[in-house]
Amino acid sequence: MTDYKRTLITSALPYANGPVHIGHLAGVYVPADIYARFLRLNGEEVAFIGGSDEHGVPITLKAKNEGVTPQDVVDKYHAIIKDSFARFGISFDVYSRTSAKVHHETASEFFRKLYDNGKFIEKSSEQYYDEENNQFLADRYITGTCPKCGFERAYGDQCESCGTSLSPTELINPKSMISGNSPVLKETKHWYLPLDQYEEWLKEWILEGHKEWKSNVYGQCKSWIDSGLQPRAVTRDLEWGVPVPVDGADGKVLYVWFDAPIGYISATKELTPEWEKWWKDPETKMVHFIGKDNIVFHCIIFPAMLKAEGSYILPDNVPANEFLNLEGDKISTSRNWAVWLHEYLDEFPGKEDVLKYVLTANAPETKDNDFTWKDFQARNNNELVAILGNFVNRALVLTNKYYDGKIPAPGELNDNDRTTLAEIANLKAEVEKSIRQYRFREALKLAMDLARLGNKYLTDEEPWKVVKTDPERVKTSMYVCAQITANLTIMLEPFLPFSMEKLRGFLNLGKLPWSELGRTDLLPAGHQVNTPELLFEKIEDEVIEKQVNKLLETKRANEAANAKVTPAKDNISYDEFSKMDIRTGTVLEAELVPKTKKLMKLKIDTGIDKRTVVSGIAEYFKPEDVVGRQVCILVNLEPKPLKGIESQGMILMAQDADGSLKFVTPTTPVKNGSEVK
Ligand code: B3M
Ligand code: ZN
Repeated sequence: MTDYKRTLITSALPYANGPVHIGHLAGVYVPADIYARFLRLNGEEVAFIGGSDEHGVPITLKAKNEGVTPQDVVDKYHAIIKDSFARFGISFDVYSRTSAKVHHETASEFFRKLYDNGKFIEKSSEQYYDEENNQFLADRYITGTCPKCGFERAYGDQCESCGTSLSPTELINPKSMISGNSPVLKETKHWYLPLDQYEEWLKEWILEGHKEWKSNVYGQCKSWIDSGLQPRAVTRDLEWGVPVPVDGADGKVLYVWFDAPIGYISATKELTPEWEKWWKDPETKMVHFIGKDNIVFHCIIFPAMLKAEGSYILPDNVPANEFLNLEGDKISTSRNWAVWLHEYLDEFPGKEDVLKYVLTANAPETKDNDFTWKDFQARNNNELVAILGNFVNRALVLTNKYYDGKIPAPGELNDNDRTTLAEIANLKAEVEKSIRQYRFREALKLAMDLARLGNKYLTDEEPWKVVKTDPERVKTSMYVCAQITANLTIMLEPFLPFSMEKLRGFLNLGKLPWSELGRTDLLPAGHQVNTPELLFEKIEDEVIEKQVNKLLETKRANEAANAKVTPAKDNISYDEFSKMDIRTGTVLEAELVPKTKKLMKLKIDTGIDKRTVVSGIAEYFKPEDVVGRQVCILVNLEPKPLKGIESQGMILMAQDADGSLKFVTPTTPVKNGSEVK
């Protein structure tokens, strides 16, 4: 059992510069929510902390690009994020934000205590400064040529082309992204957390003391510590953020990764005046749920901050997940390559649990994983509908059919009955062990094994047949099915809360604690159940096709946005150009060329004559959309047989950035045969 009084669960604070997507959910919020719900169901005291991370350069860049203030940006996205988490059923006890007053106070006090206790190193260094705007430039505000690969739009902290992490002074021909001018180097002072001084302690605390952490987390910590820790700047020359609370620090704010984790503390203060029992009592177990890109901040930097401050507890575990990809490609906010939570909720009303189920069953717990809409459909149809929904529906329909919904009194249990009922307690122990070890994929599969057990029992017992010959026997088997169904409402509650609430309605049953799981009399004889509805509905192909097409549209738009214009061809003389005879014409007839994907056979009135032209436009147009169009046609191109059809000319088409073809036509109708010069 547990050796702590309560559990503080924190979940990474999403940047409020965009909505949350399935990658965030799979990496952080779905596992954290399962863990919180399970502990509460166990009667344990839990504080589940969330909130928006509202500082940082990406937010100020977005504000600049949109011509609004950073506060406007965070107000917009904080509301979208908070609302979508609530609709999705992420059961935070508080969802706060780091632009809140309580956070500015808390972060300032935290910094000031370390400052007053001499925990920082003060260092001056030369940083790029934009003289036109009188401001120092954060790394992301400087662009230039990458010294490694020559990419001309590298940032001051990283080259997005070759991935090299850079420092601004390494950039060739650096430019300010605010004024476009070349920045100058100017001296500035910052405060550094001397991580090197905590190296021995971190070795002891993590490498010796937390060998039980997930290997992906432990491994990253080990490589960071083994490579030697350096002092880390905890302040920045920026306007947007928590002002540095010391004299002589005008225009400086706390580094976003210094203030953001303190956001967990300020959110707890917002939740309860008793916040210190959560953050300072060693009988509190703290667990950070994060993605793998946040490991160093939650396992090295934030613990060093807490250690330096001296009065806080440290995380007991940091079960970071790997990344979720989408249809084989990295999820990307900037490329809009994502399934956004708020859009999913609008497009799939009532299917919150389906997404929770799929993101848990496919969770990137030990390696990156891929979300596909096909798999989403398959898991819904083949698991939620065909296994879980099917079992509870058969159990309830037969109970209503044979006994008007009253649970029958069982007769003598036989071996199959006893073995089946005993298996519930076995599964309970296994699910609990997996959850407590943060293996939620495994826990969900085990929980679904209870529904599989029910289906097998029904198939073995065949009550729809036996009822004709031995109705007493069927009373027993339907009683057993009723107990399995009732136990499912507890076992699946942490994973599928909306669906289990619905199922409890069908069973006319209240919400039961985890301790009741395994009992074989949850629905006593005579208990009245209600008429069931379908717990899950099949998802049809066209629903999935619509989502896949939406992504394909995004991909095309991305390709178009990033397509490079082909360089100009070599010059030609006017004489060479004047040899081409281009006329306007009108399409009279159009038909697809059989056995080809691209070709369309056109009959065109060129004003000179009516002729046949074969054109490779069939992927972009339907014949009926082409007839009647006025086109430009090169009429003195040598005739050429294409798929057995003689093509007498060429239609002028513009190939768009995404590869699609568009007609080149006069903006207003002109007489067929008019010369294009
Ligand atoms: N705002 C989100 C991220 O890196 C970052 C987490 C802060 S948790 C204190 O995805
Ligand atoms: Zn590069």
